Amino acid sequence: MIFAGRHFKFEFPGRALIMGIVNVTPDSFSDGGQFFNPDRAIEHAQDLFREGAQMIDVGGESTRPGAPAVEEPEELRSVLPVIEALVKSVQVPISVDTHKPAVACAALKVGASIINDIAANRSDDEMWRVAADTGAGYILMHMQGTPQTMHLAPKYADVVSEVSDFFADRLKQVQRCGVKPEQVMLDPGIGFGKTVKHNLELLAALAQFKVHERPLLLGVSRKSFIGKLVGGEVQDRGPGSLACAVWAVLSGVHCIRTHDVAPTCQALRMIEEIQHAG
Ligand code: 9MG
Repeated sequence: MIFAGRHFKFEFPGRALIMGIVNVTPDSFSDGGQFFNPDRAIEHAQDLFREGAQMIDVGGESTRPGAPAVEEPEELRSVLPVIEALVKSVQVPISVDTHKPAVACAALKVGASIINDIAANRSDDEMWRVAADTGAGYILMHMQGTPQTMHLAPKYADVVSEVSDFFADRLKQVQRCGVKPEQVMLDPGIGFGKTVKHNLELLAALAQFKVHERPLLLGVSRKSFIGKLVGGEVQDRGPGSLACAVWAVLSGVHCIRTHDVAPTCQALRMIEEIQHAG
């Protein structure tokens, strides 16, 4: 299986990938907005690259539950200078975390390679046409609702089968728009319109999503369900995040999206060593 798009190609089976997170937002829940300054964001991304990230995800709109939406011009002003600088200074694909087709388009024009679309529950085709026309990688994430509403009353009869049906349906829709299967990575969207119980059920069932024959990405880094389960403020959720990452890779996940690249790299390399010895 491959995940490939403009400027990049990853083959599986192979090493699990690590996507480092760079939030260029004033109010990110997980890093307190400390990388809102573009120069700091660029330096931080370069650190994540040196620590072993194989992709860098740059976002200009907080996805914290209830976070206010960011207008397009502001999002463009935040992310474009950072992406432009990173394309020249790190040798890994840059992904743009946006649900706005115009922002994705502009980011791809300055050299981004992947669209991280948390709003693949969208009802129009425009983002998929951007992915088809540019050949960009496309991360297709499940979310119930929007970041402004998703925490209010998440409801599923069976979260695992609903997310799986969503993947099947969206894979058909994106291909109808001209996106090739190899461009797509699937993501169950932990924390996006899910209760703690829904998140745990999805984590327990990750291996079931292999049926879609696409690589899987998981983002759990510092998320609130970890704090709710084992206690701890955002800055104390590293060990819980790492446990989920290890569980995910052992369940067949191909890419971990994380703030903490160095510890995640070390944990995943240890799994590989143990697997090779067995
Ligand atoms: C932007 N963002 C925040 N959490 C995320 C997750 O779990 N997956 C993806 N793809 N993006 C996320």
